[in-house]
Amino acid sequence: MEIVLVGRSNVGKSSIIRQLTGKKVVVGKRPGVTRRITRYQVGKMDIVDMPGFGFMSRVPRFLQEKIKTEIVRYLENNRKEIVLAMEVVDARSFSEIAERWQKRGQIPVDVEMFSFLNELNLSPIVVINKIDLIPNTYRDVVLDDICDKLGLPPPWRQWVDVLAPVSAKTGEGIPELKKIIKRRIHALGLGRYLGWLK
Ligand SMILES: Nc1nc2c(ncn2[C@@H]2O[C@H](COP(=O)(O)OP(=O)(O)OP(=O)(O)O)[C@@H](O)[C@H]2O)c(=O)[nH]1
Ligand SMILES: [Mg+2]
Repeated sequence: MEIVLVGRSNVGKSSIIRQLTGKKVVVGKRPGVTRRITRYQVGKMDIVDMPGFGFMSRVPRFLQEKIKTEIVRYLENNRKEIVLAMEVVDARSFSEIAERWQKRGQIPVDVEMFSFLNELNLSPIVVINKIDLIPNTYRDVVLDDICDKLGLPPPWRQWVDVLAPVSAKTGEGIPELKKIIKRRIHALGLGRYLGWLK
């Protein structure tokens, strides 16, 4: 039984696992810190930290593609074990990166991953991290835009069980994210495996 986290490099996947579990997870300033699929055991559940897809410092392009393929393959092959998926995005850079891809006529990789997880019937929680970097007055605008780009009609606030703005740095939004995780796992009848999530 496992919970998986996916997302671009440097969005804060490892930092979120650290916040949720209290485990010493390696995080870093440069994109491409987590290079391998890493498991953290919490009771009978595993939390699976994935390398980020997209740009990574000092990693050649063909290897970046290989990592993305590996992630997709992992999700397909382990679908039965996965009880919950979280896709982590960066609140500050999501829209700008998505627009750059759209201008080139491409589907942004984050949006593609969101569709892929939905195709696998994983209904991912989208964790919108680094919200501390967005001034309060802009947050609704930024979150509505992310929502829209993911193909979910705004306002973002109606997607209570899907979108979770958080800061793994300040801890803001983490209690709400924990609540969503608990509701999802309870809904699957697996509440007894939640002892680790205080
Ligand atoms: N301001 C801010 N910085 C954050 C937040 N979460 C993580 N960071 C920083 O972002 C950087 C990347 O964090 P990681 O947790 O290593 O990101 P990752 O997604 O695991 O990255 P890869 O393993 O490279 O894919 C680190 O410098 C973190 O300290 C946040 O909520 N706010
Ligand atoms: Mg990492």
